[in-house]
Order: sequence, then structure tokens, then C-alpha cells
Amino acid sequence: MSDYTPTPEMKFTFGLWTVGSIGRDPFGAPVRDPKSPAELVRLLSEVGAYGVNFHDNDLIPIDAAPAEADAIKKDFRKALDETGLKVPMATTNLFGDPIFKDGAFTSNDAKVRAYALQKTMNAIDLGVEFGASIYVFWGGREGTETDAAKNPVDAIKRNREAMNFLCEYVLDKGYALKFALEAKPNEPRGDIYNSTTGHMLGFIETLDHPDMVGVNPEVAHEHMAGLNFTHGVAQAWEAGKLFHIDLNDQYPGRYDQDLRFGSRDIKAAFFLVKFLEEVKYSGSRHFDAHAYRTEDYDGVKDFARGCMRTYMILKEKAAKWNTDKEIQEIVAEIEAQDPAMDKYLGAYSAEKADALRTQDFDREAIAKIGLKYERLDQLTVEVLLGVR
Ligand code: GCO
Ligand code: MN
Ligand code: MN
Repeated sequence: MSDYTPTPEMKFTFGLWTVGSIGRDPFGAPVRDPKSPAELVRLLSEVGAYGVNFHDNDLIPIDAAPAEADAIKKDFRKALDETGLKVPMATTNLFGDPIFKDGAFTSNDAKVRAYALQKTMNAIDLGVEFGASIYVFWGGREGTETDAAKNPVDAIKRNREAMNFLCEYVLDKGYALKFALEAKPNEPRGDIYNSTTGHMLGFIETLDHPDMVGVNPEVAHEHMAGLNFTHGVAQAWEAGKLFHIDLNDQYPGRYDQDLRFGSRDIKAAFFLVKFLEEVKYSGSRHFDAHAYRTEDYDGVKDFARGCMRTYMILKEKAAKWNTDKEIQEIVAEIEAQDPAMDKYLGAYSAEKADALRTQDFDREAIAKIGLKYERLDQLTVEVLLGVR
């Protein structure tokens, strides 16, 4: 058993907006005093994080004068140099300012769409300045409350036009930067376009430079829609598109909770960690979550440490699962091959199809075999509960 200390290889990162959340919600005022970006870097270093990510306006307020922006950047850079924290990812705030009330890239107003491109180009420059190699696009306002207001096909086309424009911008500048698109079904808009990771994967293939663009799936966003997160992540991974991941937790059917990783559905978190570790996912493990509104900054540190610690514990549990004798006996049975069927499976041929047509299948006998999944799941639960 390790002491679950986060290591740099785990690439545990947090956004300035996560540990920096001051606990404002639609029903109440902030509960924590704001901290500067440099102070947040020091807090993250204290808890053992590898890196910090930011929206342009987490670092530099939207109305900052050039001198103020320079001072903030200097301060931030100093904190990064002193702590060794990296900035693997950056993103644009295209949702906070009132100008984005009807979306950014998909707004009906061409001036808003053009401003969104301008703001994103500047934010890309800022991210690259601090070393980011992944650039996230979360279209929180790219949606509707009423479909009377916007043709969804126009929205798709505008979104594509913006992505193509920005890919060309990155190529033109010679930046080593890849885009990761983050889906969410709703909140803050009533409905958001490209609502799931699966939608995003389909959309990416229609872009001019699909190789530059992948996804940034988030646990909460798929759980809000009642989906199996690991399945979406696996689809992205298999397509070579898992560029980044947002880890947190969420009860389905509720408001956007951004809970500490693994704090709600520990079994789903286990299968996710097991998957990421087994495929040797090497990107950032980014926690896009918030401490409860009940907490002071000590509580924020408890929250951040908890996210990383739970991941490390689940990683150990996954290793245990893979060496548990009884579990592995069942797995071996599940994975047993049936060479007699090889001649029918795999790529199609007319001969194969003819041969297959004449094969007799004893449906009843095949269906009668119990699959032991109850036992396997119970053993999984017992690994998680620490009795195995
Ligand atoms: C949310 C999103 C955001 C994005 C962030 C990075 O639900 O608000 O998850 O936190 O991840 O804007 O693009
Ligand atoms: Mn989210
Ligand atoms: Mn997110």
C-alpha cells in the first residue's frame, strides 16, 4: 500500500477557477475571499498538484489595462517558477460576459461571433505564452432556451466555421497546440449544442483539420444526462481523441454539482480509473470540481487533496482487481476464445457467409449458461469496500 501521495507522472491538474471558486451560486453571495492567481498556484503546490489551467479571464480580468495585465502575468510566472507547476491547458471564457448571452461562436449576431474569435485568438496566445499544449473549448452558452430563436443547422455551421478558423490560426502561428472540445447537455443554457462526447466526436470529423481536434469529456456532464461516462471515454480513446479529461462527480438529474472526484459514484469512478490506467492514458488528469460552499480555504485544500487521493486509491484498487485470483478466474472464463467460430467471424467474405448460413446453433443450450456477472460485480464491490 502506498501513501497515495500524488506524483508528477499522474499529471493531476486543477483550474484556477476550481480551487479559486469563491462559492457564489444562483441563490447566494460568495463565502470565500478571492485569491490571486499566484496565491492559487502556491495553494496547489502545497497540496501536491502537477499543474494549473486557466481561462483567459481567470488570469487577467476582461477589462484589465495593459500594465495591470503585465503585473499579474509577472506575479503568476514567478509563482510557477518557484513551485515548478506547469500550465498544460488553457481555455477561453466565452460565457461570463453579457455579450455572450446568446452564445459566442453560434450567436445570431455576427459582431458577437467575430468578437468571440478575437477573444479566443488572444487567449490562445496567452495560453501558449505559459506553455499550454492543449486548448479546451467548452461552449457553455452555445445553445438555446427556445428553438424558435436559432436554426440548429446554422449553429452547427457557425461552430464549424469558428473551429476551422482557429485551427488555421494555430497553424499560421506555428503553435504546437491541440484543441479538446468539451460537451455538456445543459447549464447555463437550457440546451447546449453538441451535448455529449459522442456528438463532439461526430462533429470533429466534419472539420478541416480533424487531426488537431479531440475531446475533453467531463464526468459530471455525462452523468447529468444519465450516461455511462466510461463508455464515452472509451469511445474517445479508441478513436485517438482523448486529449484531456475533466474529473469530478455528479448525481444524475440535478443541477451542475461539480463534486469532488469519486464522492458520489465510487464504482463509476473505479471503472473510469481502471480504464485510464489500463490504456496508459498519458494526458492531464484535470479536476474540474469545486469545494462545497461550506468550506474555508483549509476545506478547499481538503477538497483538492481528496480528488487526487481518491484517484490514487482507486488506481491501487484497480491493480488489486487485476491480481485477485477469483476475479481473474471469472475474467478468464469471460474472455475464453472459441476457435470453432473463427471461420465465421472477422472480415466478410462470400464463402464465409455461405458457410455461416449452414451452421446449426443450439440457442437453448447457449442461452442456459450462467455468466457469473453477479459474483464478479460483488467481488468488485468487495475490493472497493476493502474486504478483499
Ligand atoms: C462547466 C465546465 C467548465 C469548463 C471550463 C473549461 O461545467 O462549467 O465544465 O468548467 O470545463 O470552462 O473550458
Ligand atoms: Mn462542468
Ligand atoms: Mn469542465
